[in-house]
Amino acid sequence: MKVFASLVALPSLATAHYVFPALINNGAATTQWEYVRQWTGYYSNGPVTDVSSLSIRCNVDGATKSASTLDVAAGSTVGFTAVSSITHPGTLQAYMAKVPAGQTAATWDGSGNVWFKIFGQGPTLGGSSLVWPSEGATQVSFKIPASLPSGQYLFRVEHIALHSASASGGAQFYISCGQINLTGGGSGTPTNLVAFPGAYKATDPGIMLNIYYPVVSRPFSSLIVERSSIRD
Ligand SMILES: *[C@@H]1O[C@H](CO)[C@@H](O)[C@H](O)[C@H]1NC(C)=O
Ligand SMILES: [Cu+2]
Repeated sequence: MKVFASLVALPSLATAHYVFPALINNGAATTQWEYVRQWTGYYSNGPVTDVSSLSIRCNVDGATKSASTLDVAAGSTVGFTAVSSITHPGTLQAYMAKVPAGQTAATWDGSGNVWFKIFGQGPTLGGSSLVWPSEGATQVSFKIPASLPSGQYLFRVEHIALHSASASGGAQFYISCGQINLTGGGSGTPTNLVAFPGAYKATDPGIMLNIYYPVVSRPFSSLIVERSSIRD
């Protein structure tokens, strides 16, 4: 019987995880899963760990789920709620993908080399350890480039939790995809488009690493996958 006693002491893994269920527009959170695709098993708050799976795009079954589409002004700041909070250290990123002609944000699966990064945030060095600005956050927000053309987009938040990332497959990807209709946009052209899956390898320098020891001495920005962007 003694053997089983230790089970009681195991922490609840679910409470250590988190989910991004709602868009925040004009400073106000919308209803959970109204404009964000409700992926299969969302109530587990669990991460995606296989970067080669379709789930890396919009979480489990998220490519084929559908939500309502929110009108958002180009150049404005749009966020996601983080429930109940981002409890792990890691890299925060946001990507967008323009819905192709003949599709809508509600119908499109986000396939192809279509995703561009609008935000990437690694750690700062605090004393002799890394400090992660998003750790503990209950919401995260991103400026939508003013130069992006008007139209419908998928809007993908990604927090790459790195607390157990020293082995391949150890990084935990917390992902949601929102649906937005961008208004008042410009004529910019996003570059370095990537696909999900495809953008990452399990052994990429910013995905397989030990964030505790030895302390990363080179600029961490070099470890973030900086392949895609649009600049105003
Ligand atoms: C997107 O916004 C434009 C400009 O307000 C509007 O004309 C259009 O109907 C909207 N499209 C969708 C699908 O909401
Ligand atoms: Cu967790």
